[in-house]
Amino acid sequence: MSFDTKNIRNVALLGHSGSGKTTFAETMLFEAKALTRRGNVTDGSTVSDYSDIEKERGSSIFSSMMHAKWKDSKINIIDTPGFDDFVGEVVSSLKVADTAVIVLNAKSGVEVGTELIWEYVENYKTPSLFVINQVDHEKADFESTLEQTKSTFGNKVIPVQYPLQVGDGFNTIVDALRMTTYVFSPDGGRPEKKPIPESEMQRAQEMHNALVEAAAENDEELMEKFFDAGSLTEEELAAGLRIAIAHQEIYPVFCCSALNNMGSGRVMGFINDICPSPADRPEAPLENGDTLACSSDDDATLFIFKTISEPRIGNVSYFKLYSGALKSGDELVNSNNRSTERISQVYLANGKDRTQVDELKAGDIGVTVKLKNSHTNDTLNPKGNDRKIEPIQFPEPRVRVAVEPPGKADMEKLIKALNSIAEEDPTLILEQSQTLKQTLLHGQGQLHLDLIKHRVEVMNGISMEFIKPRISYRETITRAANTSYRHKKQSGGSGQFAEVHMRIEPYFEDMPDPDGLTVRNREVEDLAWGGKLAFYWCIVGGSIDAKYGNAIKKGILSKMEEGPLTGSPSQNIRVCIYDGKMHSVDSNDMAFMLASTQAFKTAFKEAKPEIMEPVYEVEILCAEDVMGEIMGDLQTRRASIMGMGSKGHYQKIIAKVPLAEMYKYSSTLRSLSQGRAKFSKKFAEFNSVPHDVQKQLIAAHQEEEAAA
Ligand SMILES: Nc1nc2c(ncn2[C@@H]2O[C@H](COP(=O)(O)OP(=O)(O)OP(=O)(O)O)[C@@H](O)[C@H]2O)c(=O)[nH]1
Ligand SMILES: [Mg+2]
Repeated sequence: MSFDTKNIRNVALLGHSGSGKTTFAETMLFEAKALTRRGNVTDGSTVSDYSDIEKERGSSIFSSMMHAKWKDSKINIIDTPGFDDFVGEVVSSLKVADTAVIVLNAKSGVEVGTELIWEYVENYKTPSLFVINQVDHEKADFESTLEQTKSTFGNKVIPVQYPLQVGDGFNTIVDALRMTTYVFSPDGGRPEKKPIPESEMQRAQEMHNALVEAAAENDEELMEKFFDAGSLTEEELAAGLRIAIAHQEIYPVFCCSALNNMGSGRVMGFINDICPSPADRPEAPLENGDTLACSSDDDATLFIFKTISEPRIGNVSYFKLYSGALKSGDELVNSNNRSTERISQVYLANGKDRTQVDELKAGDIGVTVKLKNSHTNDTLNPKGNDRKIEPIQFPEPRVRVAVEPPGKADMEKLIKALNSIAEEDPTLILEQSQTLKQTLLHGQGQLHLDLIKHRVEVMNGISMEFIKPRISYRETITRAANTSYRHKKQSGGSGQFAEVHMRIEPYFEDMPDPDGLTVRNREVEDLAWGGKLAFYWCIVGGSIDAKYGNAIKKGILSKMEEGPLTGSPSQNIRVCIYDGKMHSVDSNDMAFMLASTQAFKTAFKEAKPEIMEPVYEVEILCAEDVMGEIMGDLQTRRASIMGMGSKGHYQKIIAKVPLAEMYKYSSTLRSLSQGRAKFSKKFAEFNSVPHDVQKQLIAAHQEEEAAA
């Protein structure tokens, strides 16, 4: 059977690692009778953590799709990993979710992972609710977790429930929306409904009033009724809350013990009654700036948000149907590459299990297999329609490493294996760098890269080594220099002759014309490796024919590509060709090219050359008590601190750090902070390296040259 759009709820479970998302997903499935036996993460028996590596580690690495029927709704549940290295899975899940369920751990409060996830939630403007889990834990502190949630995420955070007693004896939830008490038996499950005890009435009533006010706030009619009658009926309250949730005007807070199976049913009830269906969300943005409404009466538009490859099956594509209806056997065209794809079977997923369905309606999430030429971020439509859903922006890589197989002969096999993993995992970037002469992997963290190594070794049987990646340095000059070079060769009858005089200077935008020279032609070229070459033709009196200009420029570019100091590309230089000599028979392009290369090389060395290194802007979010350690460590990395501030309960440090000092930073930060810090980095600029580092680099290059 298929579900109508209005009955579909797409929910992503998000939260810091270990908060209990996977356990919560399991209790949702169990409560909805999609499971007869409840598994647990400790022995690797949950529906969600089904891969061998997740079972082994006892935590999630991949997002996984599940679904459960609750009252009128089909709730599609996407469980995401909390570990920061796998944030790509969070981003792709949020892209298709219409509600974010943020799971908090009552014994740790708002954690650094929660703060970071919030940035993505805000980005997608996803309606959200919080679930304070683990209230049964002996160290649980519901009140302080609630306070932290309010102070971090603002006054839109409004509790719906609270536990009567936390810790071992937890079995009762006071629900201020229904004004009921839920009392659970020791096995959890369906609670008994009881009146709110007299002693709790005042707190419950205050909470209820806050909810009513929040519900009425966005609807004038409701507000009037609320003022006139002093309260709202259950339907009015629900209607107001639906609007408030959909517009991110409130973030309700629930409590539960996922482990003891207490509380998930009420959260599903709320999702069914109040949370938005895909059609209640703003229209989906398309790549061309248009938007698409979620309607089953339209053409089918299917967007792939996740692709995995399974042995014997091949590609398994997880998609959201943004509009239209989809039947098994439908033929669609991939708008990104024009391939025609037949959707031979449509499935719903529950972890690794798939059940076949005949049809899906707009807004639903499904799975199909064996698409030939379609990947994550591709959109498929019926022939003649070429909508493209705005693609998922995956986060920038944070760590990089160079890879090598033990035997050079295996390189091709290794690259093939890595390419196929990178196809599945958009947060992994494989780069074969010509300048560095290394194969590099860019990923999200050390664990991310270690797992890729594990996959390559176990699944492809190729062993692979991580080595320290080289740094892509640049060379430039800091003052002007004039040189000339005469290239002259006599071999038999014909000879070669060219003489070039040049001035080289550091280039900057809008620099004035050179003193004492007459500029005939200006060319400013963007270099493939970044930066510019300004090439000025300043020949007067025809000492060199202008037809040799290109050969002269080529000669300079060939030297710039492999700079004279360390063989790194050079940039931001102005070269003025102001004099020279030519010979009517012996001069040619080759001779001028050789002369200009030599002249440039000599001039470069006289122009006080400098090595520049890539510098990254690093943003660190950390718990206050580990900040001192982190700052101390940054100082050993030649970092300059650009700014500091607080973000919620966490401290934020922004620093510029040379890439050469960032090797293995993700592991260092994790151990310095015991996992209570996260970082992101993006390229900022090239900066000159300190004098001693320059000396070392030149010496190392000379040694390499001598050994070659
Ligand atoms: N006491 C108690 N422990 C819980 C509860 N929920 C989960 N746990 C335990 O907390 C640990 C982590 O639970 P998971 O469900 O794997 O947490 P997660 O949020 O999925 O973690 P990641 O997949 O790493 O992001 C496990 O040992 C669970 O048994 C709960 O309600 N109470
Ligand atoms: Mg998990």
